[in-house]
Amino acid sequence: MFQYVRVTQRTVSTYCRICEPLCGMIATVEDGRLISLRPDDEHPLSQGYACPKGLAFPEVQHDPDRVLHPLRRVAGGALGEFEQVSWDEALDDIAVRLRALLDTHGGGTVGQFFGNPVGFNITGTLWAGALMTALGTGHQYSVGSQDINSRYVASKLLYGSISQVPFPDLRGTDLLLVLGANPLVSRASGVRAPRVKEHLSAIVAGGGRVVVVDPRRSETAKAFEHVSIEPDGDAFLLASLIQVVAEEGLVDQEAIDRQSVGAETLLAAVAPFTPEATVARTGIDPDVVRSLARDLAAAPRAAVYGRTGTCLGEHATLVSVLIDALALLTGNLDREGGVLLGQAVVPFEETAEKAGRLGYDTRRSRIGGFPDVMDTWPAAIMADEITTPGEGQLRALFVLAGNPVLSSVDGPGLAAALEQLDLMVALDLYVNETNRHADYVLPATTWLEREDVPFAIVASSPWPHVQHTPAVLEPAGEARAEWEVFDEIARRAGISLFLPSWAAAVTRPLRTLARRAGVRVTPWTLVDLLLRTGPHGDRFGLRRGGLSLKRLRAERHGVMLPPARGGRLAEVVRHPHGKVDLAPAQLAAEWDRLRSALEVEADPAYPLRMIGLREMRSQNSWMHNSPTLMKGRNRRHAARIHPGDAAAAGVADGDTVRLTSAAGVIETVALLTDEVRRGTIACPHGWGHAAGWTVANAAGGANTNELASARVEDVEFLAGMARLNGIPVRLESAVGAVG
Ligand SMILES: Nc1nc2c(c(=O)[nH]1)N[C@H]1C(S)=C(S)[C@@H](COP(=O)(O)OP(=O)(O)OC[C@H]3O[C@@H](n4cnc5c(=O)[nH]c(N)nc54)[C@H](O)[C@@H]3O)O[C@H]1N2
Ligand SMILES: Nc1nc2c(c(=O)[nH]1)N[C@H]1C(S)=C(S)[C@@H](COP(=O)(O)OP(=O)(O)OC[C@H]3O[C@@H](n4cnc5c(=O)[nH]c(N)nc54)[C@H](O)[C@@H]3O)O[C@H]1N2
Ligand code: SF4
Ligand SMILES: [Mo]
Repeated sequence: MFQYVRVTQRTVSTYCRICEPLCGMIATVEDGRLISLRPDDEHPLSQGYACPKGLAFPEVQHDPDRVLHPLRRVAGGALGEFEQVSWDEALDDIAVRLRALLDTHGGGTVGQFFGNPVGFNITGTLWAGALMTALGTGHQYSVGSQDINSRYVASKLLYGSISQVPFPDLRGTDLLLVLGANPLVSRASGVRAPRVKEHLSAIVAGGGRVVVVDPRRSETAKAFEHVSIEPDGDAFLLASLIQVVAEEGLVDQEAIDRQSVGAETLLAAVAPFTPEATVARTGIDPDVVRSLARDLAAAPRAAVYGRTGTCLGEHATLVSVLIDALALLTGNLDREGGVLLGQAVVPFEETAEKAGRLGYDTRRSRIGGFPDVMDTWPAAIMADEITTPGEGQLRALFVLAGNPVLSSVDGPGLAAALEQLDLMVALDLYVNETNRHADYVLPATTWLEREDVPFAIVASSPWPHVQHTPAVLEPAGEARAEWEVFDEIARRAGISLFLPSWAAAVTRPLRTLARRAGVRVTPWTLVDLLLRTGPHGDRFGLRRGGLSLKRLRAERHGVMLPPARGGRLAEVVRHPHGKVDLAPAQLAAEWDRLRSALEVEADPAYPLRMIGLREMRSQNSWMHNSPTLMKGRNRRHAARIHPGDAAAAGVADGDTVRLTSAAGVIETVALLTDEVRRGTIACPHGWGHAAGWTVANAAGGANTNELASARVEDVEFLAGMARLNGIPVRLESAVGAVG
């Protein structure tokens, strides 16, 4: 018997929110179910590009391991044992326990950790922040201290503007110096350019050069020019480049006078760092350093760009400062073809900063005395903040889209600490290695189930583009948008969201109106307001063609904004003197540390250095459950080891090896390759799964960050950066080893 069923099929134009390019996607939905996801040919930036992760996302969407109902940890049960409960049960219990904590210990004992996907989720970001602000807590931690906070702090010191992420002008430059980034695989971070490979190739086709500084001959280094460097050698290299430019009189004095203060102090600081003095730390022939410095100074237009490879080392903030300083001293800052300064479209970070929130060093942490970076303290100290008794001890933690047990330092230490919390609540798509320690794992919506507009990332692009997307799908199971969950928890716990917040000033008129009209204020109220009053906004009708949520909702493939341009420095700099500060006081101690590091000998117990790498078919710790991405015989976790180092340790290709650092031990598989320089081992992070995933658990591998230290003295001070690159390690064969 045939039955005729009316099938309703529709296509929705949306954008991918797995990583920063935000590639345009077309979703085909049939009877409410996602049938396919394909690249959007008409998207002005990605123009039909999408990477394997984006294309595999339907496997996350439909993953049988996905959390689709609120889960409560079984009392007295084994680790990772959860039972399904109703939303009401979960929210009521969380609210009651939260209220009790607030009444006995105060809001300052509640905290949150937010992970990388939060950066693509404006409503979740705003409401999680609103809850923490309402609690008045200092205990906010984020993935930023494993990623980009050093860049932010550098911008605070240089420009007085913490949310600024300067970016290279990929439209054309004569020399692009890339340090510690592999955009051909990562698709570029800190600069939005979905078709980055074509842009880099176009630089070369136009007669320019792309020089990649990396301890590994990465995919990008292979495609362009490679300068091999010792892990964590970047501060020394940059100091030497500046030293040469200064010594040879190649600085752009006009630019220095016009744009900066403190150049003399900076040039005095770099004076001891001649290429000969730094060669032991950079491993780069002084002649190569000299000619690179001369080429940078001579190039009509040059840009300097660094990303995670330069943010996760011992001198992270100083490195980011020197990247911009080198651009400025050679006359390449804030000009087309050089390094450009961004302009936010939904300027909530800037607005908050102007209102005195999201600043720097407004309070210090109990453990280690670290300054806050945009209200967050280093994730590396989270475990100690939980386990150290006393006033302000961290007792309850919300984890929003994060997996710090795999992504941050000393995962085992953090996992043990999480067990001591009075309350832990996670909002995620999966039971991961972190939230399996939670009391509740609440089902979050995927990006396909969420209305969105991008925020911070939009600013850092030569081609600013902003796109609204509706929710493509109804939430699967009982999944709920994060902001609604925070809203509910606050309501049930009797917490008033917004009152003491920076947003209060911005939204006051609206809230008054809303109250009178009986309308609920949602994150979208705030987004619309920021858009409309922002630099491209419609100013409520005063500027024709300006942006509003209504206008964005009507544009299927988003809106192209005027191309990025130079000459924005005066708008960006917030120092009273109005110029870039090349010698902020906070750096004096960093220069001392760098000078003494020139003399430091490697510890013979840990003669090699481990760095990270990213693979095309992984996304940090959370896409190893996709069967398509994990396909292939060689798709496993492996340590890239130079054949010379392998031979010295008696290791053959494919052997199981043991890597030991002062902080921990891991075992993984050896992959012999001369891609890595001698003395360097490169190993991807985010593996070693043991949680609610079927495919990922079976894939084996190790959590490389077990080798990374959580000791306060090993955390970079100014931005609280975890030291995840350049970790001193020892290599041994584990073939035939017992245990
Ligand atoms: N050694 C080493 N360590 C590193 C790095 C490195 O280069 N080397 N890189 C660091 C960097 S740059 C980063 S960004 C971090 C990542 O660090 P984290 O953000 O802590 O970890 P992720 O692996 O990205 O995990 C994200 C979690 O969010 C969940 N998730 C995905 N989408 C959503 C959503 O829409 N809503 C909710 N609620 N949850 C969602 C996923 O299931 C996953 O559990 O790792 C850092 N760690
Ligand atoms: N496929 C894929 N794409 C991703 C991600 C992913 O996990 N997978 N993650 C996304 C995220 S969260 C981010 S933040 C971006 C990151 O974007 P990128 O920063 O471009 O990330 P990586 O590909 O890890 O590139 C870092 C490079 O730094 C090198 N490196 C390591 N240590 C040092 C050092 O001490 N000095 C120098 N000079 N180089 C060093 C590594 O060898 C590596 O080639 O990628 C995003 N895109
Ligand atoms: S590069 Fe891939 S994962 Fe990143 S936004 Fe584009 S399609 Fe998505
Ligand atoms: Mo990241």
